[in-house]
Amino acid sequence: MLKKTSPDLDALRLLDDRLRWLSAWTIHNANHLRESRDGLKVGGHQASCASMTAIMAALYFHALGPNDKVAVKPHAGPVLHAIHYLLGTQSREQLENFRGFGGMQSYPSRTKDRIPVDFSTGSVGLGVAITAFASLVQDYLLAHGLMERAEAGRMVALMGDAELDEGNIYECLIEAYKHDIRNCWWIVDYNRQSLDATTAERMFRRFDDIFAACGWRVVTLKYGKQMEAAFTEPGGAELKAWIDDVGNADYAALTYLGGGAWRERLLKDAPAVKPILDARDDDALASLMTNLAGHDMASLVEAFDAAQDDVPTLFIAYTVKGRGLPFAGHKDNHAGLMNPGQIAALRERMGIAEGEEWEPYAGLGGNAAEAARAAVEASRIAREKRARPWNVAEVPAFDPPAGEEQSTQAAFGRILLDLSRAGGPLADRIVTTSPDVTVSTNLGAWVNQRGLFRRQELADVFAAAKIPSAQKWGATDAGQHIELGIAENNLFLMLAALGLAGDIFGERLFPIGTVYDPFIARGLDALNYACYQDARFMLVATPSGVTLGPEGGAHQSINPPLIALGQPGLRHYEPAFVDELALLMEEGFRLMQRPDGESVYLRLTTRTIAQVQRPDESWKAGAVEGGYWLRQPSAGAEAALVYSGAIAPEAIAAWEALKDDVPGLGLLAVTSPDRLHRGWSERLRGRWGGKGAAPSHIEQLLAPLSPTAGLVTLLDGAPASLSWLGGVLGHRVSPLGLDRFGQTGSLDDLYREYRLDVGAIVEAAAELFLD
Ligand SMILES: Cc1ncc(C[n+]2csc(CCOP(=O)(O)OP(=O)(O)O)c2C)c(N)n1
Ligand SMILES: [Mg+2]
Repeated sequence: MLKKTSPDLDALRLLDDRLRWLSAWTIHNANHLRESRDGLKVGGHQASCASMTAIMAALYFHALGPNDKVAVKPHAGPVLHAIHYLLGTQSREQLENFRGFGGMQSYPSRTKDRIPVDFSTGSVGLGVAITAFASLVQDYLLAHGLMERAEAGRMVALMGDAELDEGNIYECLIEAYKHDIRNCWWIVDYNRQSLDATTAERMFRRFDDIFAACGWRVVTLKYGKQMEAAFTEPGGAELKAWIDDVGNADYAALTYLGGGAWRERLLKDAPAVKPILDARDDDALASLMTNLAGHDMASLVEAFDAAQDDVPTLFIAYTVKGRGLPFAGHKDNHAGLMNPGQIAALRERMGIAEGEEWEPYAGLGGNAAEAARAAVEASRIAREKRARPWNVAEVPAFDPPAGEEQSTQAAFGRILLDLSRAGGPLADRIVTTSPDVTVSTNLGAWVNQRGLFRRQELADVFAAAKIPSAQKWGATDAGQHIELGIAENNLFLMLAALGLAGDIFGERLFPIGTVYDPFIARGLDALNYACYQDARFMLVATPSGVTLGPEGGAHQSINPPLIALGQPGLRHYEPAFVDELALLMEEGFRLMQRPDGESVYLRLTTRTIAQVQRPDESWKAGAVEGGYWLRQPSAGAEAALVYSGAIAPEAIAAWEALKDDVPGLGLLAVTSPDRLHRGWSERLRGRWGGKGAAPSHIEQLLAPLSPTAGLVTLLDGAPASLSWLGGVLGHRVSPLGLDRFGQTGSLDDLYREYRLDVGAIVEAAAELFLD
């Protein structure tokens, strides 16, 4: 443990003021001073920043250790940048270009901001929850000997009170409790306001109980030192009772109205507090009534210092939204901006001369400036950390499992099992995770080999009782599978945290998450969030489509290929054969560790199909690129069948049925619709950018066809995933796929009903080609 230094509270208070000023000025500059070329409002959140500057000053310049990581409330982004400006790690130019092209981002961004951002935030709630999963990842690394205890830190989330309404917070709390997480702090900026208005106090009283029930210590920071002193004066008990009782809207409105309004209201509601009122003028009364602990440096420092163990802790810090600004407490202040007159008044109040607005310590006397600077320099977060170069794992060649008839889902399990048995650095760095579908997605054999992960050993009761079971279910701290409850949103947050282990902890892991394909939708924003911050993982979604058969429409997925087509940072592969799967998993593990790489989504199926015989290996390069001709078309061919995934047997059978009638008919295997599309877009972009890029893979694939050729496209999913192929070279398209909800039935029934069978393909071809 690092030795605690006793803080200079006055210096921290000055820094609170600095941060409030610099964040407000940064936003003001972008909105009122920087030239606007399009007349759009730039925006920014001065009130949300002012609400947190004391908390962030106490945290960054006192409480944080060098290994601690923080997710900052999105709308307090400018405060984080101001902190780095004071630390000397952010430039004035970047502050001046807030929300401008290439400038500091509206919300802290790991990938786009130039300051170190530990976790991106923006979609409220997710930035909070990821810190709990990051602390679990840290425990995993510690347990596996990949990190020294001295290198461990605390995972901290700074959150708005309205973020407590996001359901993902509670899903995460439940999972965090099960895994007994530690070294996690969540600090709520309890300003009683959201975006639209003030928040409901009825719920406020329950949050403590919820967190306490999940094993968290709850520290409520409500009354500042001034308030506490006033409570000991005559009338103090009544004042405290009134403060505890007042509704959020009333409190916020009175804050906005100021001293006179406080006096009138208190006299009416609680006449016994009169001595306290009499002893103060309006300004002093307003100052007393808004002296909440979330703005009181002594209270904040005390609370942080008192929580130095590893118990997960929720700090509820009462604050005023827009503290110190003219719209403090106004329910509409969320996006409120000070006008030029108001910011000038604030500048004068802070003693900052015109023209010195960007000076870090402007307006402070020499001694005060020195003290503030010293506090910044002494902060533990300012100290150099040891850079930890990431590990790279060699990816061995994966042998496809043997067998004439196989499903991609079963083969996935088999490939992992083989990898586990072979061992090696890649196998040792893989962490699997699943929201209660471990067994049904074929991860079972891997888990039997590598074990469940729990910090505290968990006995396999069934095994101990000698009850036969195919699945071992004991957990140790050496296990490599993190079992989650059924909350798909948590799966993606877990994958995000695991997939950032290299960036955050300097140790790369290879996370693999399994989920049923339709339930990707359950965690979509978290998936997007994971990709947005460039976490790297392998998502294995299975089973998929109506090919799931008797399970019916509630489980048959339709749109995930379209989701993947539109999701940056995620490459969709949909192999039909297990040799493709082995190759694409191999490629996936390489892609996950390439600096310019991305995450991988494998859409698999339980359908067992006859495997193809390969004359050679020439298909492989194309499969990685997104597609290859399973049957090469002849030059000038008038037609091709194009398929993806589980529906391969129907495509092959239709090709056999048509090949004599349609000379030179091609059969195109698409292993990645989104890779093909992105390659095509990149090519166009290159051409417009004057780069004259080489034809993309899909252009090359389609080049042999006649310009008047037709394509029948098919996959077990939304047909738009492939129908765009007609746009590449102007071919006509007949798209087959799912655009209605599925139902129960045998594959024959379902493929016939949803027009995925050989007959439908032949008919579609006839319509196109014989027209
Ligand atoms: C998922 C999501 N929904 C909506 C928004 C839009 N939004 C931004 S801030 C906000 C309210 C924030 O209130 P709070 O968390 O209390 O923050 P503060 O009062 O400190 O600004 C909303 C609804 C968002 N950023 N993310
Ligand atoms: Mg709020």
